[in-house]
Amino acid sequence: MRPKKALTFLVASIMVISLLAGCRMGKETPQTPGDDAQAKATYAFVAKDVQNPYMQKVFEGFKEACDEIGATALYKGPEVATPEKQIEIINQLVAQKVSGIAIAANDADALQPALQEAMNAGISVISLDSAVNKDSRQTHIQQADPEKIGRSLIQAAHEMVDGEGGIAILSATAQATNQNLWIEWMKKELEENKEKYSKTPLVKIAYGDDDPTKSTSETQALLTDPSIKIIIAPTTVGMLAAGKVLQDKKSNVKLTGLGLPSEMAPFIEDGTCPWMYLWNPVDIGYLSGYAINALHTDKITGKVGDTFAAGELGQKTVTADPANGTEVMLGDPFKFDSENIADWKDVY
Ligand code: RAM
Repeated sequence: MRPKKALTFLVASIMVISLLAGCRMGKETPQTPGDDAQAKATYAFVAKDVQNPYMQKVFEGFKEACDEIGATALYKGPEVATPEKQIEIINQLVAQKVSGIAIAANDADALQPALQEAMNAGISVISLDSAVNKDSRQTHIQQADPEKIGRSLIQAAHEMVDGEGGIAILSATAQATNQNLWIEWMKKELEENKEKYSKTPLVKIAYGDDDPTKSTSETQALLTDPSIKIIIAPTTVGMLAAGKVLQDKKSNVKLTGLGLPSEMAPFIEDGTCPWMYLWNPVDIGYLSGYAINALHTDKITGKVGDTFAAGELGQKTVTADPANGTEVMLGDPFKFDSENIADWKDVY
């Protein structure tokens, strides 16, 4: 954790933090500026959309890593989460001859020609958060095990409705690789334990496109179906919008998903969301900054077994991505509930 935060949360958070696999503990000495002649490297983070507060947190960590490395960090991305706009941005970055592109993708395949052109031009390319296919990247930075995320969310929903009540999912965009992978694991959890989930069917999947207005109207539409007793929102934007609708309507429908503690604290405190999960988005950006630098400086190529120093996160290893290609894993998802939310709501 960065010093200013460590000061504020040192006592309250130290035990919790130590439970978080992959969380920065300040044991490693970051690279000093100027190492490996990196003064002139420029690394761009391309967000799903620049408005999303989660993406802004990711960039915070990305920039922090770039500052430590001595590289320039650029924050890019469309105003709305579409692949078309991301392609335009990638083309601009290639023309600009940046040293590396780290992208949270709005589509797994649509960016391939643009990203391949970037790699052919000698630009290092990784995806993070939401992956592109293996031919469009050198490796992927994975926040947490997708299987664990998907299964945990269904198990939580089942518990929150005492084993009885329809489940709705409020997702991001229909093409989002990360949300779609988590939803696949949610469906697997339901299918593989038919008896346990016989009274908690998946009734509907809605798409709020990580747009607050659309997420709000999609939540309102879900509430017109009385069989729905719980909403799972595997997106921070969806979580906040759904939380506000449920709170406004004083609804008994419960909410869980992946939310930012800073945004969701009021809903955890009043019981609208009994608990939720997330990882540290700042750490995801920070790890990505070090990964793109390791690729650009030829310390790694992105193949299984490659290792690199990731500043305060220590040594990281490239492993096989069960979905495709290779990945670098940050750690385990973390559970936020009424017991610990006060310790985290000012952190991220
Ligand atoms: C939203 C985005 C992002 C996802 C988080 C949990 O901010 O969809 O891609 O990782 O939620």
